[in-house]
Amino acid sequence: MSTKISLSRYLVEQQRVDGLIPAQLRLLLEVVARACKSISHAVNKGALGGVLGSAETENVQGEVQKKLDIIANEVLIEANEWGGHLAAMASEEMDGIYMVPNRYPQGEYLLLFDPLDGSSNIDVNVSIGTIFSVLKKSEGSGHGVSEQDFLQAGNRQVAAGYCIYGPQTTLVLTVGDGVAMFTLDREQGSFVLVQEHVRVPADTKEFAINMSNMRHWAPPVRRYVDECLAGKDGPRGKDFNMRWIASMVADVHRILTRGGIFMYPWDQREPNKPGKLRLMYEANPMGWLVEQAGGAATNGKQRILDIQPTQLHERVSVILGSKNEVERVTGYHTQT
Ligand code: P6P
Repeated sequence: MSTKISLSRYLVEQQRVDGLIPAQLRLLLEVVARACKSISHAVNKGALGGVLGSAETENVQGEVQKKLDIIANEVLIEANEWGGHLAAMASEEMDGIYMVPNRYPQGEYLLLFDPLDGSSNIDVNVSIGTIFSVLKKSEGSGHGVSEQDFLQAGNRQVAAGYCIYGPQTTLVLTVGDGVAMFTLDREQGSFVLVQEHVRVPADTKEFAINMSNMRHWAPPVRRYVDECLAGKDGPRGKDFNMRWIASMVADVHRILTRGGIFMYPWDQREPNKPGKLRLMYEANPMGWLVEQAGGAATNGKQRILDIQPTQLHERVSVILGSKNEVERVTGYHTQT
């Protein structure tokens, strides 16, 4: 019988064998994984758990919160605040940062998350997920912690991942040594390694974008999508397929699994808004995962992970996935 490698064993080996992750970071990731298990349990209950529907409140983004958005946020806060590995947390669902209460020991890590991405899909039973990013407090930033400590480029992340709540609950993680996937074994109650060294094919025939926004896109995105739609008789010389799940976690998971390109670009509806998705806890973690799997992630003009954030909840245009396709779309932007 092949030995099942649990997330815990994988992380211990990453710590012991590769020296990649200090004990405090290993603890952090195990706690986040346990929190994702709890969130998965709540999601799976659906109507039976009374967790569907709106919470009748709005988040900092001005979006109506679902009950599960708030539940997932609370699960992550409560799981992580007492362990001594964190200095503070930031969430899509909270205006400001959440500092670890003084009654608990302070750590050196900063945890950012979108507790339940794709929540418009909750009530219609479509895959959703938790996205997380880990930074370290800058050296010499002293004992306190402020929002400024979080404003680091994505290339400073020390860990990133997501947990997708779909037909399987699967945790996808990088600590800078490639991407590994762990599926929740509900009988054992543990995440089990199902794939490591995940690779995104450099080419693809599948693109993901919300086509209803076509008339609002900038010309480079319009050109790229038109060429895909032209198929084998067009300049690309091949037919393309399209997917849009409206759940970034699900679209990115498909891309990590079989390739593809995901785009949520700037559009002219709100010219001063760079895009819909958030840099710190959506684009940065997903961008690093995709890069660690051999793909690429840009905002149309520059590598997402090189963007220096100025605000905690700032938004960004996102083009990520199969390297050759991302480079093509980015090239169309820089040609104009
Ligand atoms: P639209 C979910 O709300 C989300 O933030 C991402 O998960 C997803 O890719 C996108 O928004 C969907 O946006 O405009 O197609 O509903």
